[in-house]
Amino acid sequence: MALLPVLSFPDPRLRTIAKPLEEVTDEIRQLTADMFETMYAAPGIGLAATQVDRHIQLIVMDLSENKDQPMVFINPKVTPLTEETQPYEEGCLSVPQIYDKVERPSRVKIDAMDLEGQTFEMEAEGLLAVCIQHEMDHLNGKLFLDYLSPLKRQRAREKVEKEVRQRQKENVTAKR
Ligand code: K1U
Ligand code: ZN
Repeated sequence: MALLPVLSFPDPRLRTIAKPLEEVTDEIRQLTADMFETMYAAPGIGLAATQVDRHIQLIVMDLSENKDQPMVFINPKVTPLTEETQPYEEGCLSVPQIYDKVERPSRVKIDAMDLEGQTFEMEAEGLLAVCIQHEMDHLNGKLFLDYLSPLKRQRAREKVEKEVRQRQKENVTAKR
């Protein structure tokens, strides 16, 4: 398994639209394992292939406290089941250190395929509904910052760029 580099805002590759997966190969199973390792190490509760510069419709998530309930969504479709929205303070591994409130439909239906190539459908609410919509946005080249004001987005850009510079500096020092 391997830790994968996660793209950071404002990297233009985060704006790429992901393509559907034609088939689940060993290479995709390996990528999925690497994405879980990367997500757990971050730590995070979700990760879209876009964030690791793979532009295919693949999402991993684990919302459990013990990190023992991994979920894989291939070629997912998400349909709102209500016009009611809920606010949630979202974070993003591609936008480190920034959290802000986003309103999204509170109940959704998910249609997707698993690693065995089996299609499944489920209804989601609460954090599962928030997270799958956030990850679907990644596959469509969208970030949670896009829901915020231009001023908040500009502040986020400055903060993330500072954070990324700091992490690079720490990496260089650690390697000496
Ligand atoms: O897609 C991502 O960038 C991952 C993101 C998912 C997400 C979180 C919150 C709301 C919507 C989507 C994260 O995992 S950010 C980190 C995070 O929320 C977290 C980290 C450790 C424990 C619990 C939560
Ligand atoms: Zn994100």
